[in-house]
This record gives sequence, C-alpha cells and structure tokens, in this order.
Amino acid sequence: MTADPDPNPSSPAPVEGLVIRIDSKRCHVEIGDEVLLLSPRGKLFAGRGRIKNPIAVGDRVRVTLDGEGGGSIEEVLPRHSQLARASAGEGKMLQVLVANLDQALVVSSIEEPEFRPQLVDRILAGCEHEEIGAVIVINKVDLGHGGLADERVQTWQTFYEKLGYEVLAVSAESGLGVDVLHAHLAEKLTVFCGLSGVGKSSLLNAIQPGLALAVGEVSEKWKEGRHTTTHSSLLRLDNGGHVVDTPGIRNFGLFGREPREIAHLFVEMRPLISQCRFQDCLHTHEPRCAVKQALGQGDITQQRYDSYLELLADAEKGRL
Ligand SMILES: Nc1nc2c(ncn2[C@@H]2O[C@H](COP(=O)(O)OP(=O)(O)OP(=O)(O)O)[C@@H](O)[C@H]2O)c(=O)[nH]1
Ligand SMILES: [Mg+2]
Ligand SMILES: [Zn+2]
Repeated sequence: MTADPDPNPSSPAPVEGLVIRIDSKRCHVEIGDEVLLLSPRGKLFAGRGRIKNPIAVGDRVRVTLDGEGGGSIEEVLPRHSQLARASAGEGKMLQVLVANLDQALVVSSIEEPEFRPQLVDRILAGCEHEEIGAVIVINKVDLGHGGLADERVQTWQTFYEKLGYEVLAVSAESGLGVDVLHAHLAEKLTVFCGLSGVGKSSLLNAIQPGLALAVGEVSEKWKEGRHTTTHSSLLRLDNGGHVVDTPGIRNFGLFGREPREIAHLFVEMRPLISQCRFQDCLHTHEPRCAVKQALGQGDITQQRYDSYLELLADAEKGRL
C-alpha cells in the first residue's frame, strides 16, 4: 500500500509531542529529545464544556513547527486517563491535573508519618476508576531496626498483596529496593502520591540524583481551596519514564462519583455487588447484602470496609 500524496506539500508535516509543563500562555512540549515552547491554538479553548483546562501536562498533542524553534499546538489527542479534581469558584468545573497516567505510586511510611490505610484505599479507588495501575510503596524501612516497625511493614505488605496489589518495601535512605522501583517507572507516566513527608522527593532523587528535588521542606501543595495553576511538571527519567510528584491529592480520580459507584472501586467488593438482594444496595444497612456477609465472614476486612464507608459518606455529601 502506498500513502496518499500530501495534498499541500508546502505545509509542514504535523508532529506529535508530550506536554510536560504549562506556563500561563505556553506549553513546554517534549518532541524527541527536545523541549519546545509552543502556544495552543485558540480553537482548543472553544466548546470545552465543564473542563477548565483543555490542555494538561501528560497530554499528547499534534503540533506544527515553524522551523525556527517555535510553532503551535493544533490538537490534543484523546486521553486514556486523567487525574482531575473540581476547580474552585466557577461552579463545578473539572480541572485536569495530569493526563494519560499509566500508574500511580502510592507512597507511605510506617512511622514519621504514620501509615494511613484510609488514604491508601482512597488512592487505590481512584486508580480503579481511572483503570490505571497502582503500586504501593512503603518507604523508610531503614527505620524498622528489626523491631515492631518491621512487623508492621510485613503486615501491610501482606494485607495489600492479598487484594492483588503489588507492594514494594524500600528505603530512599539506604537505597534498598530503589532499583526495583526505578525499573517500574520505565516508559510509563507515573504519578507519585502520598502524604507530605513520606519521602516522594527523596525516592525520586535516589532513583535519579540529577533531578535534585528539594527534600525535607514541605513542598508546594495542591491544597483544597487553592486552585491557581498548579505548575506541576513532568520529570523525565533516563529510562524513558516520566514522573509527576503530587503532594496533597486526596480525591485522586474520584471527581463527581456517585454513592452507588463507590463499591465498584474496591476490588474485593466488586464481584459481590451483583449478589446483593437490592440492585441499589449501598452495603450499609440493607438485608441480604453480599458485601456485609463477606465482611461478617472475614473475607472483606474491617479496614477496607471502613475506607469504603468514608468514601461513601463523601460521595453522599457531594464532597468528591
Ligand atoms: N530514615 C529515612 N528518612 C527518609 C527516607 N526517605 C525520606 N526521608 C526523610 O523524610 C523527610 C521527608 O522527605 P521528602 O522526600 O521531602 O518527602 P515528600 O514525600 O517529598 O514530602 P512533600 O514534598 O512535603 O510531599 C526528609 O527529612 C527525608 O530526609 C528514608 O528512606 N528513610
Ligand atoms: Mg516532595
Ligand atoms: Zn450490598
């Protein structure tokens, strides 16, 4: 098969790029090994409905180059996933923080700060909704010293592995497990999530020292109620991966979820839902509920069920 001849051979061929950072007017677009500063066409801002920002970091875009290091973004290619939240002010608009995520790294520590399974479950639920992978990373295992903290690492590792999630026990400090973590990031767009102080920036520095991210100081937060441009950017790794560090994201991937959708985001509950007596069962007080039955038999843990109830309450109050 031969390609159709170009109907307008004088026009430059469009090329594809990856948006790695957005300033007020222009986007930093990675094309091969280069990063160019390009302006989006005005037409991209028309008819965007509830979406506040039509271009986000992580977007794949079609661009035309002017041959002098500049050019325009013509089109945003369809996204396979997005990390979004409600923007403040202007009604419930959708603010896309990162597009085309492949996986989330849910970073925690056992102590300093304490392990927070509710937060882990929340992020996992968001990943289920977006149908992206999730890897649980327990950092700071050097603090265990063969004691109680080590037992707790084991306990939580087993807990999440039983649900089918991958869990890595690592230490940015000693370097334990850092190579395995690095390998998980190759050729993927990964978002690092987790509480402030768990060591997200430290892990990224251990993976690739050249990144030289600030450690130990509380980083700029995407706080609730603060909805100016995020200025988050994708960091490029030497193995072809890209990472984005997002402190303070609680409702990852859960924007606008309805109460009835929540149980579907808990992997061990999902297969049981159709067995409940009532089709609209919320698995709280209803008779002949398969989820509550599994809870009673210990097939669903109280911890996960509590996380479910917390998310359900947020969905019912329109807080997602
Ligand atoms: N003992 C120990 N301390 C660590 C480890 N990783 C990070 N830390 C320390 O934990 C503190 C917080 O680390 P950061 O990398 O800044 O944490 P962060 O998750 O990026 O925090 P935010 O940017 O605020 O969200 C720093 O004092 C680090 O030195 C580790 O593996 N072991
Ligand atoms: Mg940080
Ligand atoms: Zn039920």
